[in-house]
Amino acid sequence: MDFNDLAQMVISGDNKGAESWTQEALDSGVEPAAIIDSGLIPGMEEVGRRFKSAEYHMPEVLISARAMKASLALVRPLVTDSGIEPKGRVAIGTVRGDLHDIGKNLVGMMLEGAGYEVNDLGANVAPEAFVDAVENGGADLICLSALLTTTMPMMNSTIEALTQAEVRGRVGVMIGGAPVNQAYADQVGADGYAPDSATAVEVADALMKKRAAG
Ligand code: B1M
Repeated sequence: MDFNDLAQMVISGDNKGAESWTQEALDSGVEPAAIIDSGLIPGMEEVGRRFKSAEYHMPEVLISARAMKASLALVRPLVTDSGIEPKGRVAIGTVRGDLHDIGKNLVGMMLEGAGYEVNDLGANVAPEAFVDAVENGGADLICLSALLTTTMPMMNSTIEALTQAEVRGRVGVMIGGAPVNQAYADQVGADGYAPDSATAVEVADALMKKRAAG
């Protein structure tokens, strides 16, 4: 089976096609990890590239993410069973007091499509829940989203909670959301900032690389 076909189905947002291609591939013995590495990731990378160059806008990205998810739903349990390690473990959420979750969901989907295990903590997430995701969930990266100027300071509070709990040193922190920028990331002591979901994957990869290098 041609992995390019699956990548194209993701790019064009053909979720039924992606689902049946994946089922057929699994039935004929294709390795689940190969479906992710050679079909879904290249497909979502192209979607990310098109989004960054303004060729794609939010609706196309969401439709592609839905196709990626339809395939991933069939593959994920098999990958988990086979013990293949994800690229990294991410806990993502919108900070406390903030209910906006569309951008956060998109970032989570892109990270998942890029090979990360994503623990989506939802919206309006208390700092303690992020601490718990590191202490008990084994998160390598904490991803904080905020859409309101009034909830931006909660990013600082969350990072402080990680420091208080003495887990800040073992986790990377990335922040994002419309009112946030690199200067704010520097101000609150985050390790990374991404303006959009495609860049979020690049920043996550860079942070994981940095962590691996010690
Ligand atoms: Co609200 N809202 N909203 N809202 N809302 C905004 C954000 C606002 C800019 C509208 C405006 O006034 N022009 C304004 C904020 C002003 C400010 O603080 N500067 C605002 C306000 C004021 C409010 C309320 C206070 C309104 C009220 O009740 N008076 C209220 C607050 C509720 C709360 O959170 N406590 C409120 C409520 C809502 C709804 C519930 C109705 C709804 C949210 C539904 C939902 O999310 N489930 C809503 C919506 C939809 C919006 C707008 C229209 C759209 C936001 C969105 O989803 N954008 C927004 C105006 C606007 O942005 N045009 C607005 C699409 C999304 C894909 O983009 O979230 O930016 P975005 O995510 C991007 C990047 O930012 C980045 O990647 C994503 C994809 O590229 N990104 C990350 C996001 N998180 C990231 C994390 C990362 C990395 C990148 O790493 C961790």
